[in-house]
Amino acid sequence: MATPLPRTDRPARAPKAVAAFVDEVARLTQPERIHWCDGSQEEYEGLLALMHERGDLVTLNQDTHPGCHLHRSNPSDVARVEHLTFVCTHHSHDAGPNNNWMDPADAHRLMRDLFEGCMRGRTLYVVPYCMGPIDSPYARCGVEVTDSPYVAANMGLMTRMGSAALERIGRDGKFVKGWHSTGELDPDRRYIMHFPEELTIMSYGSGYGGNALLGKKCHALRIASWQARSEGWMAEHMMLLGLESPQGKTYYVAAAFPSACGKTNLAMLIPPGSMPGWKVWTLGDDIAWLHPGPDGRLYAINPESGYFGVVPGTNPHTNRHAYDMIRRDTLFTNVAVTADGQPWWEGLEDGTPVTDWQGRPYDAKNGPAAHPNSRFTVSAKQNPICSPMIDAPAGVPISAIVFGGRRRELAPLVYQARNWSHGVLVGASVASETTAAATGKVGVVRRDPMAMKPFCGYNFGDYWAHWLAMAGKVERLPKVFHVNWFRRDKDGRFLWPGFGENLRVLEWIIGRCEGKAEAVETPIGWLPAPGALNTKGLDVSAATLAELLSVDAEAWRTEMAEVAEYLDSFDERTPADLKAELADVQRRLG
Ligand code: GTP
Ligand code: SPV
Ligand code: MN
Repeated sequence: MATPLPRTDRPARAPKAVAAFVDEVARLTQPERIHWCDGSQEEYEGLLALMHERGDLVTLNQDTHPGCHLHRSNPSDVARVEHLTFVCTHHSHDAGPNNNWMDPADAHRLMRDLFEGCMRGRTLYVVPYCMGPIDSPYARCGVEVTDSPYVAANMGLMTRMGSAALERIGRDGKFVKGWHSTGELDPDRRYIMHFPEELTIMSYGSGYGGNALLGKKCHALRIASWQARSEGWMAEHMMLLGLESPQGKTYYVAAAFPSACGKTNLAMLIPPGSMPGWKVWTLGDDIAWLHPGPDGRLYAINPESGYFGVVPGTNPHTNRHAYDMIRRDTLFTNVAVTADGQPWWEGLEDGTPVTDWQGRPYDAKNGPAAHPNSRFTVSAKQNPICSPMIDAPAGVPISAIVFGGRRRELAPLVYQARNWSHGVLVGASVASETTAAATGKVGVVRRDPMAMKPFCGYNFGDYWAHWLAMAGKVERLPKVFHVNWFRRDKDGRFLWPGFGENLRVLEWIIGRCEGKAEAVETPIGWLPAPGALNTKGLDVSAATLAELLSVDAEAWRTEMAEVAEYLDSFDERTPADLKAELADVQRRLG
């Protein structure tokens, strides 16, 4: 019996290749109808109304939080699933030991079985999107087909989604194909598959963030990093900010920290009262694409147009801008709710949760009220310090690249790499305590080179070689630094106040880029000289500051031996120059 064709509202001007892709998906998945997203406000509201109808969305208090809604994920689907995420290349070596690998033919077979008939009775949404300013030569497009209205609505906030993207695809002729279905939300039938050689992503069985919003980690990092390597640019897990000095000069800084380690908060930093005249402008909070520019500098764009940010910890003292930004027109995922329908999370001083993130009456015995990886989705335009440069087609020139991790010990507050290749080693050596952003144990130190462990779409050995090779493509490379906001004392308290006070570290970094700020040389790199870090109005004792800026040679010898072992695990793909940098640090450590 022939299956009836689904109803579709395909626009007359849809590019043929996109129509053919949608037909292919529809033939296999058998949706009841097909909706081509145009990205309009009416469409967004329609998606929300539909989710309400289906019981997938809770309306929050519209007096205190106009336009805000809550989505509760399936409790088994609240974070990225790294063990179910695969890079499927013809040669397993190209994916590298840093990725789970599956043969592309096997992966296609597996995924076709899962997708077969999975959209019966459902609507298939066609979500054309553009990563990057719509008229930027650096932007890249994709089409995500999904049976989740939650995904379609989130993609509308997170990307330049709809008609303009579809038109650009018509001009480009090329796009990343993203297959997505929530399936049965069964963890045993859940896979996030990447086929970089085919510019294709297939994601099944999850509706959550990085697993399902395919423009984000799947496209803008895993697939893009693969493309970037062959095309001579970089796709990185970096926030991007403009720092305006009291003299009125703006410097652009990119920072790579692992998931839930402070990118959003740094990108939205509010200067402390004791540092008048400084201003921070947010370009991006999660992903940056870096390109050699025409003037010999490295230029960055943020491919996204919204934030999918960590909610817990957000309050008027840690991040007033973020707190204000998410009081209207925000989609919350997995937060708790107060008696009068306001969203609530740990770290908020006001309010009392009555319903937890799973929709149960709140009981402390069940753990936190909001899920530790609860998130907000909001358009970047709502950020009161959103940089006017976010739509600049050519991006912004980067002065400094900052790596960081969450480490209770060892890594000092800040240090500077001696040069680019040493900086690549510093990035490759990043380690950080795991967080709730991915399923699995929290608080375990693991190596997370360039904060890209879960996101690099190819062999780390090749990736480091690509980083080193940028020295031949960019005349005036950014200076490279490492920071750690998360050192703790023996009672577990943070040694550094963090948040707005991190501006002191940024000021030193900019000073170094200008050749002004004083530094002392140590075996691991340059640290602020005594007095070089601005401590005016800072409530940190001299002893604590000394501890934050100390280098324990014995502990670093152990660390570097571990790094050596780690680099060796990538076999002959690890560049010899990187090992030489490491040997140099080891020699300096004695
Ligand atoms: P992803 O979106 O997962 O990539 O994370 P992110 O790097 O953007 O992390 P985010 O800024 O959302 O911070 C995650 C957590 O770290 C939040 O709970 C913050 O409150 C906390 N945090 C951020 N900056 C600081 C800091 O300077 N000091 C301390 N102690 N905590 C911080
Ligand atoms: C991260 O985990 O680094 C995130 C959230 O930014 S997700 O979109 O789920 O990847
Ligand atoms: Mn991230």
